[in-house]
Amino acid sequence: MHNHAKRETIIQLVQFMKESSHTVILTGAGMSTESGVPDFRSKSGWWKNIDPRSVATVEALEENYDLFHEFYSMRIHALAKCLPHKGHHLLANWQKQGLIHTIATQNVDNFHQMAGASNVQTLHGSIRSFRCHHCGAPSKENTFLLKEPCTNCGGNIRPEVVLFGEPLPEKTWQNVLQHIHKADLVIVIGTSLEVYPVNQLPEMTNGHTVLLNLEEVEGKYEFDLMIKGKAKDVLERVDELLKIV
Ligand code: CNA
Repeated sequence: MHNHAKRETIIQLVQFMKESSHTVILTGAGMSTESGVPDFRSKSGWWKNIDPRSVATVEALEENYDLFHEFYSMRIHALAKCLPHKGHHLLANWQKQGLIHTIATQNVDNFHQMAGASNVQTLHGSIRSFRCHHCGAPSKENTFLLKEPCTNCGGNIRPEVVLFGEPLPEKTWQNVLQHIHKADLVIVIGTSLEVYPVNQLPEMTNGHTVLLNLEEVEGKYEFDLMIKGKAKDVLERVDELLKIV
């Protein structure tokens, strides 16, 4: 793979898209870095030098709520300054045009929905809604940010994200599986494919598989096409080619 994605590989993706009658998009944190949201793998040094994967856990929530709360408050504040980019808008437009059918994401930022995509399958939940970890009662962002307890039971409030150590929402997972089984084409964008079970999905399709990622993803996964590049840049080039190929 080369640094600047080759035109031929993008043309191949466009051909796959035109031939496919059911295309599934699967995105990860790399889809949102061009919006200014850091992924979990960037080497630029995360918050307080703490590996986010050690804070986005059930253990942290239950045993170190102060740290958990500080981490998610920081992420919520950081996200408030960011917006979906052109790539999110292009995916939403292609969905409206019937070029792609389902968007499944590991991202909790709601950018696909904000860009106008419908029926987005949020496999890891959303950082924009909240509930009590103890009784499950719905709560509000402000209640969380002010570190107020649940008005129903006094429990700790948390964002409705899937933490490491928690199962994925069953209905969403089943939904995505159905789409993956039906797909002629699965386009995976901006994920290191290190998080289970989402990393199993690309191998479960009989359709073509394409990986669009900034860096190569460690060995174990085979894709029909690998495009090394930035999500927004490459999607913009795809959009240009869709009009002429
Ligand atoms: P990850 O493990 O951080 O991997 C991200 C991948 O994207 C890496 O392989 C990067 O090389 C690649 N990448 C970075 N920038 C770009 C770009 N501009 N274009 C294309 N590829 C790029 O993140 P994953 O999503 O694989 O998985 C782990 C966790 C991180 C998921 O559960 C997410 O919920 C969680 N997360 C979400 C967000 C968000 O919602 N925006 C942000 C950070 C982490």
